Amino acid sequence: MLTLAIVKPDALQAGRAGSILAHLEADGFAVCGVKMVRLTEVEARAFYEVHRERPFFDSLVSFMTSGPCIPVALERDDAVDRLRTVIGATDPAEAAEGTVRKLFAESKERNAIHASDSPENAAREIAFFFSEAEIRRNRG
Ligand code: 3AN
Repeated sequence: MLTLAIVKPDALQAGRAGSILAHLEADGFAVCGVKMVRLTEVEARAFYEVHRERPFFDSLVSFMTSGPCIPVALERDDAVDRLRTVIGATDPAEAAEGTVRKLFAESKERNAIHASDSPENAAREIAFFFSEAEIRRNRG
């Protein structure tokens, strides 16, 4: 099963991208696709469309376009739920010990990593960044 993570601009800027990917690989995720992109405002607004009515939407778009980020397609058993667990709560102050956000995030907005929240969104979000030919499936 596949899901999508994005190493966000704060983590990349802080030199933590490699550490975050290593953390995910150590938890059993296999990298199936990876690239570095600089989102345009139009792309960021489209990616986060479900949040367009939220008060933090403009700020989120501004942050996500502030520098490059690294979308990563990841494969693992129970990938969507497991990645949500491994990244921790949205606010790093509330994230459990050992989670990616507890270890690497600065704040609720600059929170180091995105993870798809459902299998349907994982499929949509992987297709947002990757063509079929750019995804290498390791397992069935
Ligand atoms: P998660 O990333 O844990 O699924 P969501 O889906 O509630 O969290 O929010 C999407 C993104 O919006 C978060 N990753 C975070 O960057 C940003 N965000 C969420 N809540 C806030 C907030 N109260 N203030 C600023 N940014 C927020």
